[in-house]
Amino acid sequence: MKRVITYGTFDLIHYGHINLLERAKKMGDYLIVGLSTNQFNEEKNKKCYFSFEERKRLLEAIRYVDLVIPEECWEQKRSDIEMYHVDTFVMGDDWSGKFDDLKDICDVVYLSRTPEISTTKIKKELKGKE
Ligand code: C2G
Repeated sequence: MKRVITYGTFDLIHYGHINLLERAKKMGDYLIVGLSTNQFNEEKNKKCYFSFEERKRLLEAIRYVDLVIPEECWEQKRSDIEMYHVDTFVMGDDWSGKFDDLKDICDVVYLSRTPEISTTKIKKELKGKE
């Protein structure tokens, strides 16, 4: 069984996230998502609309996702990859090169982002419509 892992906040989940998750799943048989906790999001200077539990529930309802684990710090990727016997680490190419240090323990793949959509854009446009 080929295992794939990816990480993110996935707040206000949208089709850009789905495009990423769909392609990530196609790279193996089992997709693990490291979901940023509310505390870690503060470290990432990201303010979430949905709580960790709500974002986790949304992700678990997506057919491409097999397991959701908490992402609590930047450094946990290496131990996650070893603990879950991950073959491929996948991120959107806005992270291109940032995780190449993991290449000694798994394949590292950066997939193109869906350019026209983002959670920030959604929030801005909704604000403008108030
Ligand atoms: N993404 C995408 N297209 C978009 C928006 C996001 O492909 N229009 C991808 C991102 O490249 C990322 C994933 O969806 O791979 C999750 O995006 P975010 O929730 O914004 O994740 P981020 O804040 O980048 O956190 O340790 C890694 C971090 O947790 C990544």
